[in-house]
Amino acid sequence: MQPHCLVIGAITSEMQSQLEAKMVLHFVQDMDNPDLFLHEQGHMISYIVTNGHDGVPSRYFDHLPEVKLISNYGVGYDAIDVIEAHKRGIITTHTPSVLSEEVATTALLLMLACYRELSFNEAYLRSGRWQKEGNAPLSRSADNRVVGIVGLGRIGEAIARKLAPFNAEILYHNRNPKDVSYEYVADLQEMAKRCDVLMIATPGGASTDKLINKPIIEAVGDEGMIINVGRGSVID
Ligand code: A2R
Repeated sequence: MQPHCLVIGAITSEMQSQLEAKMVLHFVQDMDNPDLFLHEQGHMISYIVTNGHDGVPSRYFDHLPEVKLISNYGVGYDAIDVIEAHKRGIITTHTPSVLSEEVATTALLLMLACYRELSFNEAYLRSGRWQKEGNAPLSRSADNRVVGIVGLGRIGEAIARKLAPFNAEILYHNRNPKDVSYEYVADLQEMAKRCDVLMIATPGGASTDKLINKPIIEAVGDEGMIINVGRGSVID
């Protein structure tokens, strides 16, 4: 008899066919009333597949007494109450590192696009303004910037590495300093004051909720830039 698996959020067809070869899948997003399904059939479920954004709604736990594993195909797991899962003997997994380089590249892309006004310039060109009005205003250099990374973890370190050709000076703020060559700044506001770009790559959840608040934003200043590749909840 195949085990039953609850799928929360969309999965790829490749994931679906691999999972279907081994278990019976139940897709929350195809259900008219997921709560009714859980009430009636939740006891059959052994596994949950979810992602970092949909997670597992906390109210589901009471209806899933036989679940052994929550497999989260994402890095962030702030949408899963992992303490509650642990209490119930449920293992929670995530997929760190898989997309670190891509997220870091995106962070760099955003920084370069902001300094060089890519969005503005593309719209300027496409709307015909360049032909009519001539060159768009010059933009700022992305070179030699002081970049403060909030959350120098896997993604943060990849961002720092990818900034090397731009001769960036890297500062970082974590809860704890690391054995790296970059300068650690224990006071986030001080780091925000010193940097041109504040890069956010922390996890979400309660400990980082609105970590980037008014005093930090003011410290970055009008000429500064904040780029967040972590959770939206980190910024007020
Ligand atoms: O604080 P530490 O020493 O544990 O360092 C971690 C840092 N971090 C924080 N920094 C400041 N204030 C906090 N309250 C705080 N909480 C955590 O964030 C660590 O250096 C970094 C996270 O690094 P990793 O655990 O390696 O995560 P990764 O793979 O870089 O992904 C970061 C997040 C994901 O959780 C997704 O939500 C998002 O980026 O895509």
